[in-house]
Amino acid sequence: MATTNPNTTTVEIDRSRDLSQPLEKLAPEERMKFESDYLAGSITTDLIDEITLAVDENNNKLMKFHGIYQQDDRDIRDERRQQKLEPFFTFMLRGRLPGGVCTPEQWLKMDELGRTYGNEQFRLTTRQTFQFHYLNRNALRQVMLGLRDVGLDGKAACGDVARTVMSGVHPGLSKLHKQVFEQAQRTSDHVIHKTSAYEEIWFGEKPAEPRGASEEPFYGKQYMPRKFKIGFAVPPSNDIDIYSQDLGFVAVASRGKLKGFNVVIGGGMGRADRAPETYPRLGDVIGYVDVDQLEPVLDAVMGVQRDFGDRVTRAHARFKYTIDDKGLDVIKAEIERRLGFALAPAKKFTFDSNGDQLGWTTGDDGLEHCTVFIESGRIINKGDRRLLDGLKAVAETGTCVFRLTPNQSVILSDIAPADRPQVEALLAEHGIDSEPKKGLSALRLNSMACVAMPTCGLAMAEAERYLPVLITKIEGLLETHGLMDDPITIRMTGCPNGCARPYIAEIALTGRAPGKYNLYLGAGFHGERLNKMVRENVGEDVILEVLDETLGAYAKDRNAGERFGDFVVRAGFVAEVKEGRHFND
Ligand code: SRM
Ligand code: SF4
Repeated sequence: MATTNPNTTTVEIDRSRDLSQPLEKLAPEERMKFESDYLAGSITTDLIDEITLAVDENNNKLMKFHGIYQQDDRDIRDERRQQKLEPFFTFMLRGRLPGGVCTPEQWLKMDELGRTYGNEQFRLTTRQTFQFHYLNRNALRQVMLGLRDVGLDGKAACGDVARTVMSGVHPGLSKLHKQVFEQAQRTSDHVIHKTSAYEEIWFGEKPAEPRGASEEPFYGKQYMPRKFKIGFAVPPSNDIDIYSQDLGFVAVASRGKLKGFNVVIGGGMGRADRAPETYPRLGDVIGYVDVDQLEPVLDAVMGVQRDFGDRVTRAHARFKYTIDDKGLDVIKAEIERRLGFALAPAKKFTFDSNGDQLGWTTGDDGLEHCTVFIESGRIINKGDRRLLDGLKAVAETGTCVFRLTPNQSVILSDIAPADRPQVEALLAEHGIDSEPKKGLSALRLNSMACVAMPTCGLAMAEAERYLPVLITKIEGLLETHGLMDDPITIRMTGCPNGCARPYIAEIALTGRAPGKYNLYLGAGFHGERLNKMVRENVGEDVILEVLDETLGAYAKDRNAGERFGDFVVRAGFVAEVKEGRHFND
């Protein structure tokens, strides 16, 4: 198809893999979506089947669009197999929470649902939302109804659509943050899928009229080729890891007032060990737009991926591959053609970290904010640290907004100075530190692990349950080398899919098999450069050996202010580094 951009160049786009292909030539998921009656499938009837704990395969895939994943408890999978029992199926339900903002009332509902149906816990995710694990099939409707009571849902938390929209949470920049959050909220409302199937399945509502083409004016019957991720960053914090988003917006402000955004496209983390054609990619900054151009930009960028993304090979269906296949210039020109104007040159911006600013801060509006470190995001009562009870008690006071961070922690925000002592006392009473606890390394405070075992069906090794243990051992090395207070980012995932965004951590471990990981080093401290694999498929002893050597050298030979990731590259611990931001393995 020849396309003419009124403001830039003429481009040719090859549509060989696009929607004009007959269904039988596309990935099976394309037919499934097409025939699903806008995501309804037969989920309603499937949910009343009493013979099995599971749902049928197609419905299992369709339920993702409603926020639900079927899982089984991997800790007891073998035991049940030996007993000739089907796996112990349960469900994970992920909510949609644009920008991670949650009222005390909503937090209390999550607490109640997690206690009642989710094994007395729930989990904060790397995209600033929440998940319930261990739900049984009969609980799903109850949880959906509970969420609806407080204005929440599971729409688009998963599936081939635009996912939960992220928005940076920088407590010191409250006013600007609020303006950016409003745009994230607006974006979420704009890109959400519109099908009435959700209300019909979960609340028994009858669709006003038979579902037809007007149901999904943007997505159509086949939705996106794959998931599509959008985020807003507020410099100097890159907490949302803008370069990992399919579409990112970097806020540009003047005197505290939001003016517009630099637009970043084509980030993504997922890769597979046995598929060299899959790789993590950092997004590219393609230009600047004013705030009032946000919605046209969303439509244009998402429209390009909707129309030109690969619908044949799902492993190759993310926007990053569309961009690399067609060329960044071609994609940019096509976006501009759809917009009808050229993007302005990008404005300058700088980031200084992708972590959370922990402890108490006072915002530019005088309100107080307390960022509580939650290791791996699990909200649970464990020993003396009773996170579930403590945060519930704080929510009951109604004195703060809960802001979930992209590092799986929570900010108790917008607290009037007079209310701060009460919040502090409640946290202390439940064993929760409102300032980072003495003795915890800055590395631990910059750590992140994905869920992995026992619920994630794709996990090949532990992550959430193992990283804290490994960090305790690494802290021994940090003590020896005098690096306990040096912030270094470390991330672990149970497989290469990259759910904790490992490929932009200074130290990263991705699971290969029980107890075995690929070890990566050398990413930029604020997520601006990918890391590189330095050891493949190794166990704890090798990991500690390599870290001992590199951390020891860092302590001795670093330049003033030099970050660990930059040092290992300069000192040659990361071999064959290519120029530029795009190296991995
Ligand atoms: Fe993820 C699949 C958990 C953020 C890349 N991810 C999964 C599933 C649903 C496994 C599955 O498909 O059966 C995991 C459920 C585990 C469980 O038991 O809960 C899962 N992903 C998570 C969460 C909960 C990790 C966490 O510890 O917080 C995060 C939920 C975010 C959210 O609220 O929406 C999570 N996943 C991410 C991120 C990070 C991000 O988005 O900022 C990535 C990398 C960025 C990206 O998409 O490129 C990510 N998840 C994946 C992939 C690889 C996608 C790819 O392009 O190849 C998969 C596998 C897939 O989709 O086929 C996956
Ligand atoms: Fe599961 Fe892999 Fe994602 Fe971890 S990175 S949650 S193991 S899919």
